Amino acid sequence: MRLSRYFLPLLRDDPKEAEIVSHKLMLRAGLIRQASAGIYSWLPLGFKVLHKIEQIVREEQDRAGALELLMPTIQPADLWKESGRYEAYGKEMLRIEDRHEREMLYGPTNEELITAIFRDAVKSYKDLPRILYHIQWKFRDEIRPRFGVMRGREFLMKDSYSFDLTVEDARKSYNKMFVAYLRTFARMGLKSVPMVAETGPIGGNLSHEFIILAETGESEVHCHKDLIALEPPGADIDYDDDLSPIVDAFTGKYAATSEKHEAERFAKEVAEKDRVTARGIEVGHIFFFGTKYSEPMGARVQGPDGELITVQMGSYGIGVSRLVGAIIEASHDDQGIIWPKSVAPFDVGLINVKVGDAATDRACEDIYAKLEAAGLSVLYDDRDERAGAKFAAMDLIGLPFQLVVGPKGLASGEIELKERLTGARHSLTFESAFNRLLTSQAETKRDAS
Ligand code: 5CA
Repeated sequence: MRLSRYFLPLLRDDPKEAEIVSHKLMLRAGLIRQASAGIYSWLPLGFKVLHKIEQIVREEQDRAGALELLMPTIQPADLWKESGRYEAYGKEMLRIEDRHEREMLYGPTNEELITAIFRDAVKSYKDLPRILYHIQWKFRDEIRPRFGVMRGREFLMKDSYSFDLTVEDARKSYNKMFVAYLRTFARMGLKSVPMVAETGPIGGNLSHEFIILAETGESEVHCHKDLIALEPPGADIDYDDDLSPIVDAFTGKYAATSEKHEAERFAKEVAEKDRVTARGIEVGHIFFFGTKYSEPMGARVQGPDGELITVQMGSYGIGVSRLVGAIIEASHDDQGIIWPKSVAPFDVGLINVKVGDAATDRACEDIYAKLEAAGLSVLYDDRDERAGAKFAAMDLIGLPFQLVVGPKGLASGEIELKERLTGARHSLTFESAFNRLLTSQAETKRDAS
């Protein structure tokens, strides 16, 4: 992509309305624009990142055996009356009346709709277990939308729903999602810590939040420091195996959000030197709630002996749009964003420091074509701008690598490769720079498979 033809409205100064670094950087780097409080448009660069995150979430759900579908954003109120949540959900639900005066709502979550789909389609225990998911916009009329996409009113969520015959089987589904979440966040360069959590309006009594430690996190969390050091399972994980040893390892030591924190237990179970009290961002939340929806909504299947059995359910959410902010909170410096390679909007930024110089223009065009032909995505800064402004813009938008091409280097057959994360600069021939980029691309692909 040539920057001269792209849509990348950068802001020089920190916008006044933004309190935390990710919100500031998302506005400054031209990722989002606010449409109204807690509701955002995704500009081309931000939309690319959102897609990449969504795709990692999707791949790990599919790997765990979950099946993707798509439910609508607008739901009929009647279903929510069946479960009893229509009144209970209160003002956070956006209620709409259609032209026939039918009560509708913009879905804040989908337990009712998926239970209705399941109930109407599945009649036998032979069709269990199933995990169904979708990635769809939600609306919650939060009292205080803030921190940009971190606490929005409209936000993109991945929500999965499991259906099982027994509590024991439901626990297996829960464990599958638990492990898939560890892998999902790790692939985005994030260290997530599962913590015992409150269940709120979703319900049930078994629940974990997946927390990213960050100073600007909304919740206070407490855990044993060993949990932070644990490595998530590799891509060769077999989801049909018994996953409880992995889940036990990640839940075997104290970890709780502030709502579930027990100070006395924490003090007793965790030596002082091992105690971590920090702030965290909730990027995922999983629930087992048994028959909370299946019972009132009549989601039953015929068991092996012909008897009707009410299915056991769980639900599993990931804040896809929140993750864009969370990743920036975890990975930035004074100059701007530092995207982990797996979610970066482009692999490489190519900077022409002297547009109009025939040899430099020619070299850049040649490099641009070769990189793209090798499958690398390139943002080519071909604008007639000061070099300093180009470097600052490239640092701000945070692509993992920058290739700097100017007349001086070219005279000695070299270009500069800068790594955004470390700031390291290497003067290299084009061939060596090209090989380094290809090696890095191969590493990112390997992590994904
Ligand atoms: N139905 C369940 C799980 S599918 C559910 O709705 N869970 S939730 O309420 O915990 O939301 C799931 C995830 O969505 C959260 O972990 C969080 O990452 C994200 N999320 C929740 N509210 C917001 C919000 N206002 N803005 C951005 N992301 C949010």
